[in-house]
Amino acid sequence: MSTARSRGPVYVAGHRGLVGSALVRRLEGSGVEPVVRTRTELDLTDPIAVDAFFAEERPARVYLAAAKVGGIQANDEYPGDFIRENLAIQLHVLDAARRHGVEKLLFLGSSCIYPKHAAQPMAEDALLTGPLEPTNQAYAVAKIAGVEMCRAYWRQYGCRFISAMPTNLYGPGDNFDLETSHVLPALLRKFHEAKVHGHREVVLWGTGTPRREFLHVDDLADACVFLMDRWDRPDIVNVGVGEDIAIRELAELIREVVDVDVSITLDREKPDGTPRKLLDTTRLQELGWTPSIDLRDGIERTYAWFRTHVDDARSHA
Ligand code: GFB
Repeated sequence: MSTARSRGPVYVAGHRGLVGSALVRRLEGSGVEPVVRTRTELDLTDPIAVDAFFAEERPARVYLAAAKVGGIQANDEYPGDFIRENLAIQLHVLDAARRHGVEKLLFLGSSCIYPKHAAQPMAEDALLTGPLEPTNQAYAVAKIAGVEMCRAYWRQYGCRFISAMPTNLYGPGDNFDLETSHVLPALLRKFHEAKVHGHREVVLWGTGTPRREFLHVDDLADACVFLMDRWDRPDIVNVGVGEDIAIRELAELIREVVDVDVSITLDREKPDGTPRKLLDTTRLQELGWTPSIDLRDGIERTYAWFRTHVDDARSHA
């Protein structure tokens, strides 16, 4: 697989996050040293700072992986923060990229942009065909605005801004805070703590019946580099593994990986969210890309990472 060779610097926005850090690993692995800035060095919600950065660095290619993200509870509790921060980051980065002549940009969306009851697996043309899942509607609307801005800029200004829609992600560098994380890191932490502290049970939120598809972030990063090289159309592209799993089964798999003898109970006061979220990845497969990390292997690797970073992993639990 070739690497995103460009006529100037490659900028990864959000390089400290789950996706951005995987992109940096992937690019560095093939000899590309991307330009990065921490949040303190560059506040992407500040249009003047963003403009000055683009004027100075003149990136040729941009991976827009900076976003405010979180699990079902964080989305439900802080919808105002999710919509404001994401809209601001997207608006400023996409517009600076247009004004400073960025050659190509990849925007990261999310599978939650599709309607709550979209036919499964969800193809790209399901976008904007029905009501969204209420727990993450604010975040989804921000991401839909980002997708639409890329398409509108392509149509009006000829900007080559493409969009990838990843399914639920996991991997090293994830957020392990039990209040704000996604399900997979939350369950790794819960089973790990049950093992360490000798607890008898682990509590799952909701009914355990919703189904989700999980993609290792290193696979996503590889797909993003692939799309940057090979995809030259304004149409969005789903990135997933093509298989989903019930949350209850995921918990059983994580219990096996952590190797702990505890029972699993349900907290039905917590929301289930969307009943099922499985992407149709035909478009990406036809281009010749498939994921390479299977779920058990990916969970084992993530658990190994968590154990060595347990003290400094993002968590306040
Ligand atoms: O990963 P998650 O927080 O987000 O939850 P979504 C997935 C499912 O796992 C839900 C259940 O049905 C949760 O109720 N679950 C069970 C748990 N136990 C836990 C737990 O301990 N922690 C968490 N977090 N969940 C998010 C969206 O939706 O997906 C975002 O809110 C984004 O906007 C992201 O799109 C990919 O898959 O439901």
